[in-house]
Amino acid sequence: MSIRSIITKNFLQWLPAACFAGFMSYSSLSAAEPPAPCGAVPTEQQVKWLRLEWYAFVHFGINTFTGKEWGYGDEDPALFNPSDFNPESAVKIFKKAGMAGMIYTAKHHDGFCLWPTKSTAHNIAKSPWMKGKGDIVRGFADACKKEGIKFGAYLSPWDRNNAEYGRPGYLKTYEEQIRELLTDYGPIFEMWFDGANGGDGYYGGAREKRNIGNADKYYNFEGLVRLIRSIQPDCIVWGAAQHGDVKWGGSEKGFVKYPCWNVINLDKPDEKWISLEADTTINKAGWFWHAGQGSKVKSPEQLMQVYYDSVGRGANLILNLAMDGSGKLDPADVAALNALATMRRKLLAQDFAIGSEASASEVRGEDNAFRAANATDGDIESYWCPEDKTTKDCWLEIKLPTEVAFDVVRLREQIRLGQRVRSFRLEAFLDGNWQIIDGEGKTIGNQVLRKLAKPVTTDRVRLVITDSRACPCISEFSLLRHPEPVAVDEASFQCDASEEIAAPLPRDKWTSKTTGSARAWDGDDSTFWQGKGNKLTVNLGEEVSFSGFTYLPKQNGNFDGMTDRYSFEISSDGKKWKEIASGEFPNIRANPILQTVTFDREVKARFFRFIGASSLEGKGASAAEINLLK
Ligand code: FUL
Repeated sequence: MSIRSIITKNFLQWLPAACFAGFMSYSSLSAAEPPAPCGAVPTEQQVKWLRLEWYAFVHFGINTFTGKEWGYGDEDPALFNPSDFNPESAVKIFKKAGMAGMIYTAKHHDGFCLWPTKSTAHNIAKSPWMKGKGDIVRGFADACKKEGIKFGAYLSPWDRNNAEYGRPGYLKTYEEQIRELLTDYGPIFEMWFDGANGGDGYYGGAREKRNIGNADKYYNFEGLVRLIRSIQPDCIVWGAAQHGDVKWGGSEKGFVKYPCWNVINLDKPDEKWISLEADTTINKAGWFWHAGQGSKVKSPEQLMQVYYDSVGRGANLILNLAMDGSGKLDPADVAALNALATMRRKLLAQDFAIGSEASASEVRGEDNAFRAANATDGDIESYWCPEDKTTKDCWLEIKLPTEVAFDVVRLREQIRLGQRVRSFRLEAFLDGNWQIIDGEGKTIGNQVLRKLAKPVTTDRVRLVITDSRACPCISEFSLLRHPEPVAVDEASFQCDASEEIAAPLPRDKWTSKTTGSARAWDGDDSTFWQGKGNKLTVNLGEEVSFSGFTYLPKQNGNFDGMTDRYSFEISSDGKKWKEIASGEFPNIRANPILQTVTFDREVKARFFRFIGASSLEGKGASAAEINLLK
């Protein structure tokens, strides 16, 4: 059997039956063979997963009741007591927004399990909520089932509560937790293994730092993935040191880099298909709910940009909406989600190219199975494809019945045959000439949304493939219109005055002998102070009363010197100091947002000292902005 026929045979085996039938009926005209797959190809599960596009993340647990982003692991389970947990209303909101599902933080780094697990005593059965008979995982799983959207689970490998964490003993517990979630709650579409690992924690009372060295080795991710596949073969595994199906998009701002390849080890013999997922929060307050977060919600336009920079680059988007202490979503977040959903729906509502005439520089074997019009038939499986040898300078043209104005072009590759296209450009026939309307196209993959600088009005558009790893296989060429901004329905929510965060104080009298420190109060987030040491001492110019402070980490993308453990001291003479707060700024590396520290009382001082008790990469402490709060 030739290599080609082996590939073709394998290809036909994994192609779904419906798609296969489609090929056969077209192929019968002159029966050119489909191209061989190029590089790594996705599994059927990965293909289906990519078509989900976006879904919700829900952070809700013990941190909701402490205001923290990372619990230490010593929190009293009695703290968890939502007054009105309502999973159905949340799930209905996600469904109405067009989200494909949701992923719930069944256990965060604090180790508190939100289902009555047998694996550890640190779980919801110890909480007064529903007299210890509650199960948040069940609540969400059942609501998703009822509403017909998918349910997934986040299970933090790092467990700051468990006495055995960092030792072999913990691994059995963790395995047990995975087993329970996958066995007792119906289909789990995605298991999320967070990458944050090791460090300070309670660890059964030891209160120490535990490092696990190589996470892949310690957790035996390969074995865990095998376990997951044995219980739920269709479950997509996120993270797990790339033994799974999907990896982190690389930031918590909801974008992936472009060009975006859904493979690792590109062009190497061990190339492997791993898709990307971009994660972010709907507001700038953090992953868990925080008082006053309503004022920090992202605008619909900002969220739409997140959509372009994630889904529109070939990844999936997981968008976080935290639940508050009552057990409901924040109305400000919901209003923003609804506005985003409306914009997304409008964007996708009309594809001007559907059903239009299409032609191409060449069609594989002149076979209708690979004709140009496959890219405008609205069928995601059929595709246009030239001969094997054609890997550059080939084109696909759409001829519209009348001129239309569009400013977004969506392209898709038939990813079952691998991700192929390396670069392309878009042209429109304007004033009697072909003119480039986008000369920067790189990868396509599952889909790319190219937003043009301004709307183009024409009846002829061309996609020119300038470089492809193998002959391109284009399954969709769509012309869309970016929607007008949608206003957030502010009438649907009001910020509770008691939730308002304290106001920042004026900083015009501040002086300091610490070199460069004034950049930490120049009102410009893009500049920053970074010391050789770890202290920033400020003379306030007069005695000031305040009750907290904010710390904005460097915003330039370099995390060296971002402070992750702080101490805050005050003085009346600049000589004798008193510590009034200390603690951690959790998750600052991945999510460098504004950190707010509120003291338990108001203090008076003429001097303050911000001390980076620990800063990332062991560098001197730094700050983009520091403010005092009243
Ligand atoms: C991070 C965690 O450390 C955050 O707390 C959050 O859960 C986010 C989704 O992942 O790595």
